[in-house]
Amino acid sequence: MKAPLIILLALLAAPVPALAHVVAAPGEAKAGSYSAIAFRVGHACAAGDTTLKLRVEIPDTVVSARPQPKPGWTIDIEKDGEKATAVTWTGRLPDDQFDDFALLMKLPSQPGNLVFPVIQSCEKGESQWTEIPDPDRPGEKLTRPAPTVRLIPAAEQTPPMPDMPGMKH
Ligand SMILES: [Cu+2]
Repeated sequence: MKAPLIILLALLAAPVPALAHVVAAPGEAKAGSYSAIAFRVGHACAAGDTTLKLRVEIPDTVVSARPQPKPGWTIDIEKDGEKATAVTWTGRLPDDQFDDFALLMKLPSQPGNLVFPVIQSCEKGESQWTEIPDPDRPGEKLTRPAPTVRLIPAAEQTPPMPDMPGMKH
């Protein structure tokens, strides 16, 4: 049974999406769009711990950001003038559950990677999701990667609608 083994090895070598961790969902959005992006907390700081706080830092290039309220969680918005620079949710999330913490953002119009450093504070410990992938070392495995949203050029995601007869006004 050599063939299945080769396939298995190929699968292992492929980039594995981080299902646990703290990740941005979706991890891709249109540059310049208004998009709701959730920060998905897959587990606590350690097995059996409980998440009490999540602080998401908003990159300077984000034009605006507002958090979605969550029942059972209080929200603190840090601002520079009118602009939100970081959002902290405070509540309770046991290790055996996951949750989403969402921001509605006006994203920068420049395509590229948007990195959101996140601090997860738990009852017993803390996890700093602040590691930034090195573009020169693709596929490098990071212990605590910062959630990242790939901004794609507006045209790449939605192909222009072909002109349909009778649709011109
Ligand atoms: Cu994880």
